[in-house]
Amino acid sequence: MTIVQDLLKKVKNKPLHLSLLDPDKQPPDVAGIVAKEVTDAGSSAIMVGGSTIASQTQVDDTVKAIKSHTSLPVILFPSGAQFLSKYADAVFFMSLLNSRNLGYIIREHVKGAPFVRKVGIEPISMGYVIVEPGMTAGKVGECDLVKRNDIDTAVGYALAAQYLGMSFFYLEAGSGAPDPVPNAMISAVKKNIDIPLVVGGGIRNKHTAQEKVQAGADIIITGTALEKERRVGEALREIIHVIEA
Ligand code: 1GP
Repeated sequence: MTIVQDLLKKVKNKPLHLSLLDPDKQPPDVAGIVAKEVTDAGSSAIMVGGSTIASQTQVDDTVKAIKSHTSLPVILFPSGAQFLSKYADAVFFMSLLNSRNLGYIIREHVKGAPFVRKVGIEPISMGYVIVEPGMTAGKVGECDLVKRNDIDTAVGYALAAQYLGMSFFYLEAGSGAPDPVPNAMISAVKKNIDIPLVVGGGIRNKHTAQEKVQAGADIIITGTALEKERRVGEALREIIHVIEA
């Protein structure tokens, strides 16, 4: 079974949690230790990526350290073709649909696709849209941010992603966002699409995670919670418990 088949099967039964580790936020050995903690806490996969990565080596070293501490799938979440790693299992082959920069929509994909084929990492198609406040990802991604009350536009992007054949649709408020994607937007998008809805950005505790799942999120991504918490495992276990409950 491929990683996408496995994720799609699991998400039919219950909402899932994915952990995001940014290679720029900690050295590889620390990423390895965190990977073990998130595995024990019950996360379903580990994503590796960020908007401020310096080199492919930085990604390679982080992925290798993570792989040596977990058997969970490691899925790249790249901001460009130069940040792919042959050591990962898969890559979210995602188009930043509300970017003004064609690079993030398709051109980086054209550059990276031959590498993905050559090294045999699994591409997982995902439509990616950033909602206000957007934070660094919104700025670096040169996005026309979806306004927090513009539900129709969010639904339009989600349907477009589904009609383009993407496997997942990701609505994100930006890493460290003071306010995550609004519940009303999540509910409306969820009602309109059949592909799994991924939500992330600013989800730091179990109460917010529960709210987002109740609104309709199929997959919750957390990143900052992993960087800020001293007791990562304990904090995540609580979050994952309410997501899967
Ligand atoms: C990943 O932005 C999310 O796309 C992660 O957000 O760091 O706020 O959890 P946090």
